[in-house]
Amino acid sequence: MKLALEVDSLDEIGLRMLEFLEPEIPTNLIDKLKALPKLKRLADFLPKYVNSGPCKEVIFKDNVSLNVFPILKTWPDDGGRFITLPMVFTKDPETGSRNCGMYRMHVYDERTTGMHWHMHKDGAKHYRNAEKLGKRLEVAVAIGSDPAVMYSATAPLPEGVDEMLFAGFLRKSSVELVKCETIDLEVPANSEIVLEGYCEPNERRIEGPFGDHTGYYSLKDEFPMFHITCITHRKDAIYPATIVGKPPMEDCYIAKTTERIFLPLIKKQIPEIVDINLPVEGVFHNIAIVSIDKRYPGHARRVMYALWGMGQMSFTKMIVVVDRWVDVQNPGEVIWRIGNNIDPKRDIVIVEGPLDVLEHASDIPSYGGKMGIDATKKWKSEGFLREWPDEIVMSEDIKRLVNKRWKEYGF
Ligand SMILES: Cc1cc2nc3c(=O)[nH]c(=O)nc-3n(C[C@H](O)[C@H](O)[C@H](O)COP(=O)(O)O)c2cc1C
Ligand SMILES: [Mn+2]
Repeated sequence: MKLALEVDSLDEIGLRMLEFLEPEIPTNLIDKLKALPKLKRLADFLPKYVNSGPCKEVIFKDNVSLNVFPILKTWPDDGGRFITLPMVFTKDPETGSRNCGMYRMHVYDERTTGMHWHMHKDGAKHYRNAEKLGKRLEVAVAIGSDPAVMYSATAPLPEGVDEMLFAGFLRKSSVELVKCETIDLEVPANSEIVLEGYCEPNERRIEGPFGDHTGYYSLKDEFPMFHITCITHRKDAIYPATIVGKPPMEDCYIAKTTERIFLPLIKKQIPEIVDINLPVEGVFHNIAIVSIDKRYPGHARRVMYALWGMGQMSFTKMIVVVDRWVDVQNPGEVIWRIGNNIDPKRDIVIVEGPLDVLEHASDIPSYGGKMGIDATKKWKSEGFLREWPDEIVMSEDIKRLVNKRWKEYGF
């Protein structure tokens, strides 16, 4: 992911993003002038509209067929072949704002696929709005572009934030967009393959099962259908795909990138957060481990509730909160702290709310329980009246002394 996004460390990106969100407010003329280049740079990242591009080298308007692409069936019980790295472009029929999300596509035949946007995602919202108006929703699917653009389709951006602006920011230059042939949408001009088409209102078909990134098959369910009316592609188009399954698989590295890039943004809203680990085995919506700089009674709970109210973090089934000195990236240390520090009667928070669509253990789809574990040190002001023991740490004096005398000890 570092190679793909051309950075030495993924944390760099989040910090760079903060720079743009926190433009120092210029107080005098000189500062105002200094701030100008930064504002100009943001404008530099807006998508650019171009008249043509490599994705238009070959154009099929009649007799379109997906069969020319090597679309994979991955796991034995998959319901068929799936397009696994699509960038799905739509516009909100009410506001006209653009969205690009990665939602897998179950191939039904040469010209139709499923459209697996979960109900909580922006594409699904556009489709709901189109249904309300009784209108078709135009959809363009770009497959293969540069890595920053493809990653952006997976990024949990707030609704209404253009993924193509974000991609421009990531790659430090505007994404070039080109108009589709048959619909009123734009796609990255450098795409390998573009599928143009529409989703009809009130039309559903069984989608799945699909061996998913949870390590289980996601169950069959009804989703809208995508009808393809035109296909364009590069002359020697390369069809990209990803394999998901029991973690760790390829998507884990994409998701870990998101953990790092968005941490500074989360901290901006919840400044007491020190670090977050979404362990890959927790498949991202199951487990979050969070360290906080605890400042007042009940603080750990406040952080849980805040995360349960924040974008795609809100689907997290279990949140473990530890003190700032705990290394959340070290699972051994986290288990040691949880074991020692909690009274299950007191420190487990159970709430209910929306869950990820891939959640399979809740009684009702996409709705159920969530658990918070407050594994921080308990305070008198929280009603803990006993003495809290110190943890064992060797003194620096003794360490220095022993280090000096290894030879004498015979080592
Ligand atoms: C390989 C891969 C496949 C994904 N498949 C789906 C999917 O089928 N449905 C879905 O709702 N989200 C899927 N996601 C997650 C979305 O891409 C992600 O939540 C994104 O933020 C959605 O964009 P949106 O907020 O604009 O809707 C997938 C992510 C990856 C990396
Ligand atoms: Mn979006």
